[in-house]
Amino acid sequence: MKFLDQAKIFVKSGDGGAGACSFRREKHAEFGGPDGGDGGRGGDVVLECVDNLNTLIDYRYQQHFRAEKGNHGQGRNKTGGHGGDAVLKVPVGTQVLAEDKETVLADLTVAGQTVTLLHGGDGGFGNAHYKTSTNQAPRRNDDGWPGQEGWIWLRLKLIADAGLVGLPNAGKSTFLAAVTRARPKIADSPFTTLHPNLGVVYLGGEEFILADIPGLIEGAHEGAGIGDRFLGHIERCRVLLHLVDGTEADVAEAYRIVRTELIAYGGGLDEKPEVVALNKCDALTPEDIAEKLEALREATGGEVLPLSGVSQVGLRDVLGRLFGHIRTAREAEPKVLAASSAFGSSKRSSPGFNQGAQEPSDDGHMGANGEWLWRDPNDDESEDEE
Ligand SMILES: Nc1nc2c(ncn2[C@@H]2O[C@H](COP(=O)(O)OP(=O)(O)OP(=O)(O)O)[C@@H](O)[C@H]2O)c(=O)[nH]1
Ligand SMILES: [Mg+2]
Repeated sequence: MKFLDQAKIFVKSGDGGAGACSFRREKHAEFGGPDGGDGGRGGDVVLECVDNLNTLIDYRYQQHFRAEKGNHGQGRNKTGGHGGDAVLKVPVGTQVLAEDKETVLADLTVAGQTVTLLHGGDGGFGNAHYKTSTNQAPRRNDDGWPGQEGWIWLRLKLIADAGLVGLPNAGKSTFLAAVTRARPKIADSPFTTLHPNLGVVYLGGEEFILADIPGLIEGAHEGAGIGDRFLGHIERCRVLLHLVDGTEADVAEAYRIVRTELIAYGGGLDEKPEVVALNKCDALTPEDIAEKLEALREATGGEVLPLSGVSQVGLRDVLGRLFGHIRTAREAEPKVLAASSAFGSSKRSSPGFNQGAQEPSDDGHMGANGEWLWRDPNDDESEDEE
């Protein structure tokens, strides 16, 4: 079973309570005057971001959420009580979209964050409110203001910590498969990957999420190849892993093509920390490796790591480097929870590299619209059956 992690729900804030029309009537108190209190405010519709939820599955079963109405005002100047809020708990990474599915109303990225989506209607005034020097006995009392209502979409957009970029065939999916439980399609042809894949990397008792996206080619920002439409998935990554296929004749040029596309795309992608690795080193001679590493170092102006996804050499160094950047970013914004915590498994007793193999299935991939497709652990068919 696969399901899209999005849900359409109806929300309504509470109507305000009506104001009261009442006069003070007591023995010995002549001309008691108006004492009708105002109505109470209706409840709000509030979204609360929590870190112990993984999915939006709850919103499959309940789709209507209404805040309470405000209470009516009463005599003796008693104001009606506020209606209770409808508080909707959503996982970290939830986006709230209007019914058109495009307008983003709210983006919940931090546990504890709350957003008041709809305000409750105000209570109506009681007649005491209308007392003036010329009108000592007003009989006017107002109805409460109606609450607001509408349909909204909740969409869970997981934030990957690290994103893989490179030309088609650079070995991105192979790398993802080597370091996570994800099993993306791998083939010796460009554009094997047609939608982003995610996997969880377990490293030294900690974990982070790695996203594999389709390859970029020259002109991707103008729509060439699959274009740049998947780059949005890595906009919020903390670090990029740029894989360069070592069997390319001109590795520096391969690197530059992808950099050019990242810069053209914008969105801050070109400013992200980048780890560059020369992949497929198993297919190169030591002289080739040295020469190509040097060419890449010159092109990148920084360190370049040798790697082979197929023979699983150099993975640890690359992951360590990625995790260094992720850790720095996490420390800088400790309140922002990594998407990995959305998997609900923050502690792992068995530290070590790639120890996740015994863990329950937590891989899946994102669909074209950023929705999260889960894979059922009992469903053994490989993906990309489309
Ligand atoms: N020799 C060698 N071949 C590799 C290595 N990594 C990947 N390949 C091969 O390169 C080809 C492309 O690998 P993929 O992992 O599908 O490449 P990709 O970057 O995901 O490609 P797209 O999804 O099309 O962008 C496959 O035939 C892999 O077997 C490696 O480390 N060494
Ligand atoms: Mg691929």
